Amino acid sequence: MIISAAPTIEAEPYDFDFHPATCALLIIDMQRDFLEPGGFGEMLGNDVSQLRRTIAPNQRLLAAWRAAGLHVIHTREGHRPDLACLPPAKRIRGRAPKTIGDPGPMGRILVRGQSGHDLIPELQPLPEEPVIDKPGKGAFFATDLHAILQNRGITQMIVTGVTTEVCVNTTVREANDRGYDCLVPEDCVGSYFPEFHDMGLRMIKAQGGIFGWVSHSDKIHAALGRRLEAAA
Ligand code: TIU
Repeated sequence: MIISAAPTIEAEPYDFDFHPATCALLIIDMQRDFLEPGGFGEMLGNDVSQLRRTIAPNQRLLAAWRAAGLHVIHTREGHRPDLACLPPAKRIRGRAPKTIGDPGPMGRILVRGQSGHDLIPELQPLPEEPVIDKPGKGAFFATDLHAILQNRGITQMIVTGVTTEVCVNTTVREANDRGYDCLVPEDCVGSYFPEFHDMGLRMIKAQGGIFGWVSHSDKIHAALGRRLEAAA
């Protein structure tokens, strides 16, 4: 089957020149500790429903991406059980009664191997999809993500997940500085704070797309559909 030239994805500040074969879907930190009631996010006083609205659009996009045979990468924020990769400043930040590494309702908070650290059941990875364990907010810091992308010839990413202004924004900025084009579908990212979500998206697309593009998953599905039609 001959795959056609790049379809575009309608986006802001202008259309995204989509190259599916070298475009990865990067799903950031869709973990139980951030999204499920009783997890770390809720323990910090946050409203997890703001994040849970992103589950269904992410499931739909992931299914379409897999059906098209394209690259998928997942990330998880967390730390080694011995906490050797946890900066003391991150551990004490927030001055909450419980913090990273302490026992929580779903095991030790944000510790690798604990059930709260797992990806949510709705978005489980397939064996061939890399899962990047990251100690920071950005997915490039102290991980092998850049090497994996380079080895696979990936030049662009659709970045989804949580939260819009923290791990998604930090990762998009890191990716942009390394030369990747990133598009963020607004319905597939979420924040505990709607105003930060809005501003987080506006920051990405401002100034002619200073960090990347913003769109909606419907536009990505449309572009994938046009790609199939052209290949038929
Ligand atoms: N994944 C991610 O965004 N980690 C956070 O700690 N986010 C908050 O918004 N707290």
